[in-house]
Amino acid sequence: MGQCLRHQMLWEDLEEYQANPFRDRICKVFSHDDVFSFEDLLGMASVFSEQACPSLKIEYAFRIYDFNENGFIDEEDLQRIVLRLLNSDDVSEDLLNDLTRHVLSESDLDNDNMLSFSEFEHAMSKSPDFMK
Ligand SMILES: [Ca+2]
Ligand SMILES: [Ca+2]
Repeated sequence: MGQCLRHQMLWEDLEEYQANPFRDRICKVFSHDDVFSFEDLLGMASVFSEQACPSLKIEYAFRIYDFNENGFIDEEDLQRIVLRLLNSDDVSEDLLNDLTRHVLSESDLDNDNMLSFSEFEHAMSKSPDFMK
């Protein structure tokens, strides 16, 4: 019974994964040496499941959003996040800049124009819906 439930959850998570605009990043973050094994898949499903510990989710979200992998969510990352969420390349530069400035003004506590993990964590804890 437990095993069965686990498999069903996995498939539900997979459907979400297929529709996820960040799936290439998710794959990168969860795979090892660019090989995505079944164990990685299980690890991924456990992080995306409802029961996963929120701080673990935040940790993975941060790594997924850090496109250029410099350890910060900077303006470049934010613009790429916005483009993917809007699912369009046809977004004006002004709108992009407005959105990234808005995010930074809300969450960049030390004003260095990028979000450290603790700033990101803080922002997430204020708006848990953003995780979805
Ligand atoms: Ca970055
Ligand atoms: Ca900062």
